[in-house]
Amino acid sequence: MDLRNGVELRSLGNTPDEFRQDMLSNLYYRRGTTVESASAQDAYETLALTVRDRLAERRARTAAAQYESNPRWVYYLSAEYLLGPQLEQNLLYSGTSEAAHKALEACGFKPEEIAALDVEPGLGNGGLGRLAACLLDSLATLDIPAVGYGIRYDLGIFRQEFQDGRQIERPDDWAFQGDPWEFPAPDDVQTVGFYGHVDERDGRKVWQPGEVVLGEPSHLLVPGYGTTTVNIVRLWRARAHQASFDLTRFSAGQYAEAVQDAVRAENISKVLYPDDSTAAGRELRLKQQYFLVSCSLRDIVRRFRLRNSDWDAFGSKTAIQLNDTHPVLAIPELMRLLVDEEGLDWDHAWSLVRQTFNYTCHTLLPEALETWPVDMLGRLLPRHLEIIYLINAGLLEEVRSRFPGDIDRVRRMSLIQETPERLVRMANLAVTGTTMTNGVAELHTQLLTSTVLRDFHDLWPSRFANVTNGVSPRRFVRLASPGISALISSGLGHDRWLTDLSLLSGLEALTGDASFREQWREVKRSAKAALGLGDPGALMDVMIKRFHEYKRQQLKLLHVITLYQRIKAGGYDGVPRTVLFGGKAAPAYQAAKNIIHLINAVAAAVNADPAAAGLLRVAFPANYNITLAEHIIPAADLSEQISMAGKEASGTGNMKLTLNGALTIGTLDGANIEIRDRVGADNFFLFGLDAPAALALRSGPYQPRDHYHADDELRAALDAIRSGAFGGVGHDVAASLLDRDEYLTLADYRSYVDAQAGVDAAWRDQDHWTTMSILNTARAGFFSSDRTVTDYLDRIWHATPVRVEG
Ligand code: BZD
Repeated sequence: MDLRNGVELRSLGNTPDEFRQDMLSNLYYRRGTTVESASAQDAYETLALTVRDRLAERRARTAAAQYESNPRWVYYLSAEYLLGPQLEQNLLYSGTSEAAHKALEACGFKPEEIAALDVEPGLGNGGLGRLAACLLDSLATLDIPAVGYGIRYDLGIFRQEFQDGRQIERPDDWAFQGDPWEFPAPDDVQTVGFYGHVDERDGRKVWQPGEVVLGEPSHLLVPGYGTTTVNIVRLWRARAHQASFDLTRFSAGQYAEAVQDAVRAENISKVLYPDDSTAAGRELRLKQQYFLVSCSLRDIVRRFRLRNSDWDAFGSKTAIQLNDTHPVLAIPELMRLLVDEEGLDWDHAWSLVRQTFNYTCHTLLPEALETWPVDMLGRLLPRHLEIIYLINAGLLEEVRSRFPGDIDRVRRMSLIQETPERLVRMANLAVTGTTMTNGVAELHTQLLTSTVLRDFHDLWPSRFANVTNGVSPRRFVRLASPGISALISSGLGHDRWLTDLSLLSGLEALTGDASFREQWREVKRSAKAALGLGDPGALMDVMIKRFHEYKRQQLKLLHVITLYQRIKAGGYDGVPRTVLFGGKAAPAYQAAKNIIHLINAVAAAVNADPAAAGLLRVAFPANYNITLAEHIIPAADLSEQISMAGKEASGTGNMKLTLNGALTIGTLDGANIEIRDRVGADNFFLFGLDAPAALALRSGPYQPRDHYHADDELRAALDAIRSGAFGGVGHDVAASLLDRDEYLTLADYRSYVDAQAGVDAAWRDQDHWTTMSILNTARAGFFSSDRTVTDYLDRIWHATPVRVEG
C-alpha cells in the first residue's frame, strides 16, 4: 500500500492462516498473554484488534484519497448514535468472518461465545440515534466523504430491569472493559468555554468564558460495505483542565473539594439523557449540546484549513447536517467564530452559515420542540444569546416586510417566546439558519409544513423538503437474519441486493414457486425457534419501540386482554400467538412506566394460566436494544405500528420488520403510509382513524367513555384491569384511558381488534401468508438507507463520492 508520503505499508493478509497468525501476535504483544492462559475476554479483545487492523488500513487509504480530492464534506452532527454491536459488522464488512471463526476455533474458542462479549455502545435513545447510525453506514457504502460527530457518554442509555414487573433503570457502563474499537486522538483536543462575559475590543466582540473544559476526541471506524471506504464517527469526551485539580486542598486532606471542579467539568459527557420526548430543561443538557457543537465546529474548521485558505469556499466545501435541534447552537457558534474570531462582516458570515447548515426535524409533538430559558442560555453562553437576538432581528424584519401588520405572525415566528416565560425556540432558529429543513416521511413533512412550521413554510416554501427515512440492509437483514439473507441471495442468484435494495423486487417472481415459499416459511420458523420465546409455530406478534403513549402499547395490551378473556370464556377462535413487547420508558415518564408494569402483570397472568397454554403467550424481554432487535426482527410475523395517526414522524422499526417479511398492522401514520403504498393494501392490515380524522376528533369534545359503554369487549377489558384482575396493577392506566385518552386508544380499539381478526384469518392460510410475507420483502427496497442518503445528496448535501482504490 502506498500512502501519501510514499512510504509503503505491509498489507495484512486475510487467509485463515494469516488471520490466525495476526491474532496470535496480537494476543502476545498487545494483550500480553498466551493462548494457554487466554480468557474469553482476551480472545474477544484480540479478535477485535485483529479485525480493526484490517479496517485501519482501509481507513488510512480512505483518508489519503479524501484529503487528495479536497471534496465537499458531509458532517453529521448528532447528540446520539445507536451504532449497535461492532464485531459482527466489522467482520462482515472487512470480509474476515470466516477466517475469524476458524482462527477462534483453532485457539479453542467458540465464535458465538466470543461474539456475545461484544457490548454495544448505547449512545442514543431510539429512532433518532439509530437513524444516525444507518446514515453513516450508507454514507460510507456510497463512498461519500463524511464524518459523524457526537458525544462519548460514559454511561449510555440505561439498562432496563424489571422488579416485580416495574421498570428499574441501571447505569450502562458500556466501556467498563475498555472499548477495543475506539481510537483516541488526544492531539486534536479542543477547549470549550462556558459562562463569563462579553467585552468589546477594537470594535470586535470578545467572549471571555468564565470556565473552560477540554473536549478529547476518539473515533470509531465506520466501514462501507463492498467498498474500501472507511469513514469515522468522532466522539467527544469532556476532560477537566489540569488547573481544575486543587493540589493545595488535596494536600490539606480536602479530597472531595480538591476535585469538585474537575468532576463538574467531566460530568458534561457523563450520561446520555434518557429523554425521548421533552427537553430536560436542565443546564447540564444545554452544556452537553454546546460542548458537542463547539468541539465539532473547531474540528471542522481545522479540517477545512488543511486544504483551503479562503473562507468563501467554506460553504461549498462543508455540508453540516443538524440531527434535530440538539446541535442547533452550531448556528450562533459558527457566526461567532466567523464574525468575532475571523473578522468577517455579519452578512458575509450569515450567508456562509446558511449555506453550510441543514436541519432534520424528527417530531410532530409540539411539546417535543426544544426551547431553552433565555436567562439560562444567556448566563451559560452570553455571546451566543446576543447573536441569537441579532439573527432574530433580521428574521423579524423579513417577516414584517413580507406580512405587514401581521403582529401575531411576528410573535409566532420570533426566535424568542415571550410568555409565560422567555424561551429560545430552537426549531425556529434551525429553520432560519439553514438552507433546507426536512421531515422524515411524506406525511410528516406535510404536517410539519402545514402545522408546527407552517409560518416558516409560508415565508420560505423552497427551504423545505422531504427525505423519507431508511435502514441499513447490511445490519438489519444481512447481519440480523443470515437465514433470510442466504435465501434471498439464492433466490435472486446474487447478493448485489445488499447494495442495491431495489433488486429485492426480483423476489416477486418467486412467490409462485412452492419450494421457495416452503423455504421462506422454514427460515422464519427457525428464526423464531432461535429466539426461544414460545412455540415457533405460533404467530409472532411484535411491538418493539420506545414506550410512549402516542405509540399506544396500551392499545396492543387491550387487544391481548380481549384475547385472554375470549380464551377464558371458552370462545377463542383465534390462532396461537406469541405477543412480544420490547422497549424502554423515559425514567421520568410515569404514564409510560405504568403501561410497562401492566404489561408485565398481564403477561404473568396469561403465561401462568393453563387455559391460555398453546394459544396465547406474552413475552417482554428486558433491555431492548440493537443487539436484541437483531434477534427479534427476523423472527417477527406481525409488525405492530399502531400510533395515533399524525404523531409518529416516520418510524424505522416498521421498515426493518417489513424487510424481514413481517406483515404490518398499522395506522395511516408516518412511513406506514409509504410502506403500504409499496407493499400493496392487500398485504397490509390497516385500521383506525387517519390523521385528519384523529385531529378532528381531538379538537372536539371527545368522550372516551362513550366507547367504553358502547363496546362490551372493551368494557370487559378495562373492567378487568380496574377490578384488580392483574394483581391490582393498572388502575392508573385504565383511569387515564377513561378520563382523557389523549391518544384516542378507545376510539381505535374496535377497528384494531377487527383488523386483528383479519390477521388471524390470513394466518390460517399459511401458504398465502407466506406469499404476502415475500411480497413485503420484495417491495420494500425503497426503505434502504442507501436510498435515503442518495435523496439527501440530491436534495440537500450536493456532495459526490470519492472512490478509494481497492
Ligand atoms: O426519530 C424518532 C421519531 O419518533 C421516529 O418517528 C423517527 O422514525 C425517528 C428517526 O427519524 N425520534 C426520536 O427518536 N427522538 C428521540 O430519540 C429524541 C431524543 C432526545 C430528545 C428528543 C427526541
